[in-house]
Amino acid sequence: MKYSEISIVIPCHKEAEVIETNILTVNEYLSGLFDRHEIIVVTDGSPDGTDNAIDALIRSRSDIPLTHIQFPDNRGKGAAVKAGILASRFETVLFMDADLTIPIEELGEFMSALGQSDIVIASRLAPGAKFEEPVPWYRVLMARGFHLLQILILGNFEFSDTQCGFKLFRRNVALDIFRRITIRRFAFDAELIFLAKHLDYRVAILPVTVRKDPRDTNVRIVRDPIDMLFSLLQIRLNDLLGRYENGRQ
Ligand SMILES: Nc1nc2c(ncn2[C@@H]2O[C@H](COP(=O)(O)OP(=O)(O)O)[C@@H](O)[C@H]2O)c(=O)[nH]1
Ligand SMILES: [Mg+2]
Repeated sequence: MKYSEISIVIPCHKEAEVIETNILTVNEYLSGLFDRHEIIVVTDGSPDGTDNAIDALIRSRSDIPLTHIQFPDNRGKGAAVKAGILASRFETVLFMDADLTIPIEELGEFMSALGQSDIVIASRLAPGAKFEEPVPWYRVLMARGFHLLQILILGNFEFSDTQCGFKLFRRNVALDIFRRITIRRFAFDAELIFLAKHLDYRVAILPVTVRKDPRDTNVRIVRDPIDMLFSLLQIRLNDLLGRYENGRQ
């Protein structure tokens, strides 16, 4: 089955080593599944040559529909994804991690699931999820702890893995949600799930296979969990103050 069109948003920080190969893999796969696609890569002052690698690819492969949105200073994954989604043009929109830890081949099943829903999110905790290598204990602890905080602060009992970097939307739904997103760093995923429920969108959860990733994470083990806790409180406060109501239909 071939679908009509998709925009793919890839937030990118310190990905110089893998970004070229991974964009080529994504482009190849999309060409087989869609009539039209675009790939939007968003960087914000990566220190390692990521920007040069992307720009070199744009120059050498003008056949790839690749756009590079570039901010001079680091803003965070949430701000990068938001900028990419607001710039997207096609009727379905996926955002995914640059490291392909969730393989692009998962997209076929996500597209089928979007038939009966508005958003399809990947979960590493849903029955059927598979891991190519064991997850370090502290990351499991962080994930469980973050879900517990979301239960306590946001009443999110339903979605145990909000943080997986592979989420598919109908474009109008993505725009409706991302126009309201305020969190610039990693907790933006929790805000988007909160908003999806708040706006009564249908969210499907699919288990995924998580590939090996030998590289360093961008998540800072002490600073980011603290930042994420404050972000959850910010989401609760935004809701209490009615900041998410703007533009509600
Ligand atoms: N533009 C941008 N992208 C980011 C930032 N932090 C992380 N990313 C991207 O977000 C995705 C997930 O980050 P990663 O380090 O793999 O996190 P992990 O998979 O949770 O360990 C990757 O595509 C990163 O390049 C950031 O500050 N800015
Ligand atoms: Mg990763």
